Amino acid sequence: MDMQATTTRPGGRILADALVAQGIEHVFAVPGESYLDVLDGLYARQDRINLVTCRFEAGAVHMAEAYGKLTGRPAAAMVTRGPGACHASIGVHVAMQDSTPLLLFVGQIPFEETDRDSFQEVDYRRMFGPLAKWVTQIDDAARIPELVAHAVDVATTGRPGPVVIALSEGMQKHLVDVPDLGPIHVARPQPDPTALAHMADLLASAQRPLAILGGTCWSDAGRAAIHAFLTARNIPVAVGFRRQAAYDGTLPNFVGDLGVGSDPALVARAREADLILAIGTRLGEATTQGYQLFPATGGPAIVHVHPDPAEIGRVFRPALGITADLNAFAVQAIALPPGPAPWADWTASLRALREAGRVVPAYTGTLNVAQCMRDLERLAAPDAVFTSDAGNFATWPARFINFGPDQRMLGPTNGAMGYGVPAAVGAALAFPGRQCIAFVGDGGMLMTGTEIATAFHHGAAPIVIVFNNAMYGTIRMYQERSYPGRVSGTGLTNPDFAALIQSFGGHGEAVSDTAAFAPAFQRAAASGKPALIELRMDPEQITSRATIAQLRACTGVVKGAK
Ligand SMILES: Cc1ncc(C[n+]2csc(CCOP(=O)(O)OP(=O)(O)O)c2C)c(N)n1
Ligand SMILES: [Mg+2]
Repeated sequence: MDMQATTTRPGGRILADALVAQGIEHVFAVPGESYLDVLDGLYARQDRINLVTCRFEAGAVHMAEAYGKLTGRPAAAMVTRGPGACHASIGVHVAMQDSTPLLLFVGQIPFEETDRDSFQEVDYRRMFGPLAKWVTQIDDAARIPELVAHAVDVATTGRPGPVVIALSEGMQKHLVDVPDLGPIHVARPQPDPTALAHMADLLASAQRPLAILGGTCWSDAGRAAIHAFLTARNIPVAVGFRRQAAYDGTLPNFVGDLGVGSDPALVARAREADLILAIGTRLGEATTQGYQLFPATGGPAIVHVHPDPAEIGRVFRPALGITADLNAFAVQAIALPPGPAPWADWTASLRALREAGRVVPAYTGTLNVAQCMRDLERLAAPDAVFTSDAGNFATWPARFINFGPDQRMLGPTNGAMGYGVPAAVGAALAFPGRQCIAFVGDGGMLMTGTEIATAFHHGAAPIVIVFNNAMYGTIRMYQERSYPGRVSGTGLTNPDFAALIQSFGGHGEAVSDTAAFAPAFQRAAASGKPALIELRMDPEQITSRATIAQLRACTGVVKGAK
């Protein structure tokens, strides 16, 4: 904690000091004249705050969100009023649906000009009301420490989420005398011991349990504890949508992911479970296959563990709901006395399904993307951070890579295209030395791939893998299922992606045949520069499970990724 002497400071400086006092280390920003005084405050506190200059506000917020997802602690994004806020809004939606702690500061017009439709004026409470967990505006410099502290508390407790803080222009200059406020220690909600005993009883009478793991803000200790609990009882573990590395995929009880584009065989077997342990995950639309995974009533007994009671029973009515901090739950769960686990065959059969699905099939064309993913699994750093954009391509790594115990995967459950590259840049900037690998389609790459410039500017070196199928493949897939052969608005013409990153000074390669991928990845990783590998896919192989011809012949069978 950094307690300043109570001397008079301008609002912009108080804000920078408030961030330091709250332990915020990274600010991802696109500057604007609406918050010059805050930029000046950050100049004064560059000893403690890393100010990252981004190229696009959506990129800035995705970077901050990726940091929050990775660490459980919020980073700040900072954008200008009006247009800047509009660009930033997609990242607030990601953080909301993903339950990620995040602070978004927005420069605001002078308070005196409110409601004149003045230059770039927006009412942020109304604009971000349904998108953010909380929206506030600071009009009085004396309240900066209080409101920033509350913003951090709101962002990080219960179901974590994004907080938007508008900063009136005038107050940023006002000189006031107010002390900084440091973080407070709030004891986390512990699981009710009676509920834990009830969970143990339900497990004792189960024959085919299945854990669905998700959630955010897992600590190292909590992550270790949940692994210990689930492995000790040999409970099969599926991860929720875009939570691929939430569980160590190399363990014999990891059985795959439940989401859009997941293995239909796993979905079918999940319906045979007689007990679902939904731990941290929301039982959201993607994870529950459009809310159809289980019947609304009369399905398996569900134990739903979530930090927010409002999430429990939202659609599926559980046999037991446990409101608790996830890490506290995990630590308490390992202390439960061991019970019978007569489901060894069930767990083994689900794992066998996972491994069978990872056997590399023969595909059309010269580039077998499945084999590239298996090569990447072998070659990526053991503690690599993978990030994913949204699109069909995301199903290739999800299906073929078992992420290791120290690897992480960050993806947007709201299906936000444009997330992958900025998230990898943000992760690489926050964790220098850690290998960060972005998966992105050719569509998503040209939405926010330009954030690679931020990596060059600040000295980070992520590796971007572009899955180029010359189309908005996901939408084409849905089109072929509903309107076979009537391709409408989904074809793309792309640049030479390798040349694109070379023009920044990075390492770029295009790969058109399978054997070329592994050495290309090794060269990219060894280059020490931001790197890009373009996978020149056969567009006919539209998903890992179907060709376009198969879709046309058999509409309605294949589900791809959002
Ligand atoms: C910001 C945003 N815009 C549009 C969409 C709708 N959408 C979902 S996937 C997709 C196509 C993605 O294309 P690409 O990045 O090339 O990946 P592919 O599906 O071809 O693998 C689109 C347009 C979205 N999810 N997010
Ligand atoms: Mg594409």
